[in-house]
Amino acid sequence: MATTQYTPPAAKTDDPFTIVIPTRNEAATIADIVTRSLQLTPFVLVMDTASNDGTPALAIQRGAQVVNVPKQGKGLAIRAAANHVTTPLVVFIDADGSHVVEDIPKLIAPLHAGSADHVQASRLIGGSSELHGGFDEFFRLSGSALITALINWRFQVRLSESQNGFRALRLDLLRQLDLREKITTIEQEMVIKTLKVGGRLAEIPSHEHKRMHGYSSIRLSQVWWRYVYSVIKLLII
Ligand SMILES: Nc1nc2c(ncn2[C@@H]2O[C@H](COP(=O)(O)OP(=O)(O)OP(=O)(O)O)[C@@H](O)[C@H]2O)c(=O)[nH]1
Ligand SMILES: [Mg+2]
Repeated sequence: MATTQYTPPAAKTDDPFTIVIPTRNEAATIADIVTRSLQLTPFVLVMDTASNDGTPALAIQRGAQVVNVPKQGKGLAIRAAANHVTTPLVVFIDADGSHVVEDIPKLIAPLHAGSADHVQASRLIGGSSELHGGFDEFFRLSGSALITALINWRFQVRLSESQNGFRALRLDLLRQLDLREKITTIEQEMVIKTLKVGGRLAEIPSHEHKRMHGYSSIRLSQVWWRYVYSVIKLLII
């Protein structure tokens, strides 16, 4: 990866932002999230991969722009979004109702103030209703704590987490990151590459709610090694 240092342009307090919502079969929640997002910005972009439950139609009906992403994988949808966003700032938020749309102004504030280039919502400081309780949650939480500790050690920072899908960053930074991950490992890739190019990464607390309907796309037993491989590759190379 090219590690040309990132030079942020002068921030403006009214820089517009696009809310990007990756979806795969989120018909139960997408309409509500699009409507709440449109209260904050006219730019709402749904990146949909092969939903067969009417998600794209519901999003269009509520006023979002929808882009179809042909291949499966949340990372691919995030990467494709970088070519469709036209505003200087971009917010990523999940479609399953886990994230609080109304926290977006808090997430964007450091970008508007010019004090950060990438801001992540932290459920470790904001609290989570879905990250504890069972063995799956235990392995997720411990795996994610280990990855965050490795990132903190490597870059001498003190992040509370590195896996949340709720984050905001400057579009020029996003494009400079040259993202390669195809699945949800895209979050740690965004964090690590931001730190590699000297981007300023900030955190705000935001509560994570339980997915409201449907099923998680993550099968930890099948993907854990991809997290390990990705973090080792990204931290060493
Ligand atoms: N475009 C696109 N979006 C996806 C894909 N897989 C998941 N998503 C979306 O990415 C977001 C996060 O997916 P989740 O399945 O909730 O993953 P998660 O939040 O890490 O898992 P849980 O904590 O169990 O909810 C949701 O909005 C999904 O609809 C995909 O292949 N393509
Ligand atoms: Mg989720």
